[in-house]
Amino acid sequence: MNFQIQSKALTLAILQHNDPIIYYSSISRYRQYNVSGGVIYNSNSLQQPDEKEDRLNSLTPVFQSVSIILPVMDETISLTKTVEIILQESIADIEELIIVVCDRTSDGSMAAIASLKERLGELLVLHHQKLPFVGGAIREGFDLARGSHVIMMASDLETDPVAVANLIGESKRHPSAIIATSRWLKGGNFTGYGRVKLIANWLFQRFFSILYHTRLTDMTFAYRLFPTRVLRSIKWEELKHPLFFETVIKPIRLGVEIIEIPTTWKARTEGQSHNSFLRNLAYFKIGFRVRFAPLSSMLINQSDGNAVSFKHTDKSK
Ligand SMILES: Nc1nc2c(ncn2[C@@H]2O[C@H](COP(=O)(O)OP(=O)(O)O)[C@@H](O)[C@H]2O)c(=O)[nH]1
Ligand SMILES: [Mg+2]
Repeated sequence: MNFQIQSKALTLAILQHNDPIIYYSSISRYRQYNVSGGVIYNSNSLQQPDEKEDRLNSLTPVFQSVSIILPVMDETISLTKTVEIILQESIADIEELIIVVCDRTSDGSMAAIASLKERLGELLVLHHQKLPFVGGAIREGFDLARGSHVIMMASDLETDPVAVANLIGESKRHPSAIIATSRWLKGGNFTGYGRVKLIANWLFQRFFSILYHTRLTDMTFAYRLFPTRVLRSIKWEELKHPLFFETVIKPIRLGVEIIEIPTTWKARTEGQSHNSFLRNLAYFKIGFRVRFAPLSSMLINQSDGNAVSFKHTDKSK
């Protein structure tokens, strides 16, 4: 195709989909663009809303299966419980559980993983990360995933595994959307988060929701479901916890539909957090940078070796 990219929606959609008619939505509205012979025109008024929604879903037309990424540092019982609850509720929809470990993962965790591997066989994929930190672990999980969709979560029970079934249910209804969980939505909550942290979290969410013109209420919680195509189209930068914020702000800017469902957060009882309160300042840096960055800088080029090599492993195509 030979044309100039004129909107954020097109940039992403072109990389996701080669058909001449492409669509995108924001949280509040749908738009349609028709790309034909180098001419781009908005044909919004030509379609009925339900037809538009059908076409929109054609970006990732159906939910087929989900790859769940579980980074592990020091969890044993929490990891086993997480896996058991997920499989109990949703085994038919799971492509694989990708457990990502590093050199610092505890011996206890490695033993728990070995025992899960014995029980689950090929359903469990164990990966030793090469990139550093939690962001590196998650990003390598994105590259490995074979499902049409991916869930990013933790193995310390702070991301309530019961909500996996809700994420999948919502994704079946909206396969091209990102489904995010929110602790701030009605029906969600925090237990044991600490008053100062809670106020700081609320202020942060409000500030960035205004800056990004979004109604999302929880942009920092690392518990979301993504269409695999979306993850493979975007260039990820962060290696530490700010990746959890980056994975929502880049899709917002690129016009990907994001739907929030409520969830509960409860402080872990095993192991410890590997984030520090002060390190949260790094979230501001990526928050401001991405807000004003050119859209083309956020996308993997089609000619990029990575984008091409993903094609044959991505079942959603
Ligand atoms: N593989 C891997 N897992 C990690 C790393 N850092 C944290 N995790 C895991 O990622 C999940 C989320 O990390 P955590 O430190 O609890 O983040 P917080 O809840 O935001 O404080 C937990 O299950 C951790 O065990 C890392 O460097 N590598
Ligand atoms: Mg945690």
